Amino acid sequence: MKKSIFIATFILLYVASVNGFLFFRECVEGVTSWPTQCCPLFQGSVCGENQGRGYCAQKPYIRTVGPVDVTYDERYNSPGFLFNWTCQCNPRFIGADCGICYPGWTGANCDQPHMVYRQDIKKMSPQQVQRFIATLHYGKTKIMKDYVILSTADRFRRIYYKFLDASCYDLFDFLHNYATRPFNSGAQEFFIINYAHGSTGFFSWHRYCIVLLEKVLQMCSGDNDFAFPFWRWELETNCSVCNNDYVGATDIDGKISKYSVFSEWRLICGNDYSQTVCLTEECACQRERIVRLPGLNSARLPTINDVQRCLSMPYYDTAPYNRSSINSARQCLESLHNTVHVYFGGIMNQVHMAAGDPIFFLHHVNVDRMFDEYIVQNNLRPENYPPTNVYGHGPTSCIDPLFNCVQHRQMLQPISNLGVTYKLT
Ligand SMILES: [Cu+2]
Repeated sequence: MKKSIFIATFILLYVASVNGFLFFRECVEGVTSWPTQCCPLFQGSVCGENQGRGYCAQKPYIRTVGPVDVTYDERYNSPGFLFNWTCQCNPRFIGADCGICYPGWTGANCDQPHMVYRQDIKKMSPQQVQRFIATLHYGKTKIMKDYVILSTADRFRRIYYKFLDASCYDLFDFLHNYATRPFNSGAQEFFIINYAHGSTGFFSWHRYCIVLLEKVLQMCSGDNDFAFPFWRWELETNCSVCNNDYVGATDIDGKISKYSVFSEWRLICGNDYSQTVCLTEECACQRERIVRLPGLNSARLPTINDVQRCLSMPYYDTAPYNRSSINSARQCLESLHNTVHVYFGGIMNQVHMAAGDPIFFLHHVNVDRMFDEYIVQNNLRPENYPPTNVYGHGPTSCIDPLFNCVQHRQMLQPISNLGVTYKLT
């Protein structure tokens, strides 16, 4: 395994972002010529227009101009290459057909506020932890009905486009991979755009995607109150949740104990980074398992002092809005976050595969909690989002490569506005 690729990618990539739900099954099945229209019916009307949910619009998103040499990748100017007409949803609605409530809303018309509670996993009862794991595992196996993933290539190799079924959990493993892997053409890789890391949109990208995954897991499992817990790595010197009561114990090779349900998990996206393929092996048994080697990279977990130092940074982010930004809370916390990925080694240490390990979400929710603390402390609001000019990370850039444009700056507000509350005790 390429153990240091996580670090390498953070050094090489300066651009970022993804947007929610990707490919609506009925918009892509049987399609041979692109771009196509994707304005599905919701309860009999296009984009739920009759219900006030949205309307069908041509090229509704205004994207910033990116580097010219990536224009062959279908993710560039997403979703324009694949779809020329898409649903533009009104504020309380998301989804390709505007059929889903925006985070924080529920009810038949998405007009009732809805709050979920993210807890410290170490403060949860054994029953609560078991229930969390059971829901997660169910989401890992249950196939998404309306959405598919792209096992894919760039637009020069459209012939290989293959839309495949994915489970509720895997949709997000794919999303993280899709936002992160290099833009490519044939054997050439360009590490010039990373929609999710290395710039101002790091927090907003992950925040929105985690909220969406929670929503999808709520829909898949029928548990409307499902929320991810967080793991406070800053209070520990070693991973205390790496045992079979939580995310699974590992053996000397990093394989998960057979007494943990996570030993059965197979990765949707393999190590074949350059060919940008996911789920190419027909049989799940041929796909890779989770590998996790906590502490083996001699990386230490960041401490509470490290976190405090970041939270006391005067600016949310500073020019040049990348990993060399100084006095930037975003850069400071993102680099602590990188350290945690490195600490785990294995797939957590490979940015395009990391989301295949459930510890990824326990870690990222903790990082989001810190982000929220910074927002609340500094009273940040969308208008305070910095004027970042990195492709995909600007204040009005959509969180890419998702559908339904949600702008990065919309995530810069207390997460309670998105229907989530952090519970520390
Ligand atoms: Cu990430």
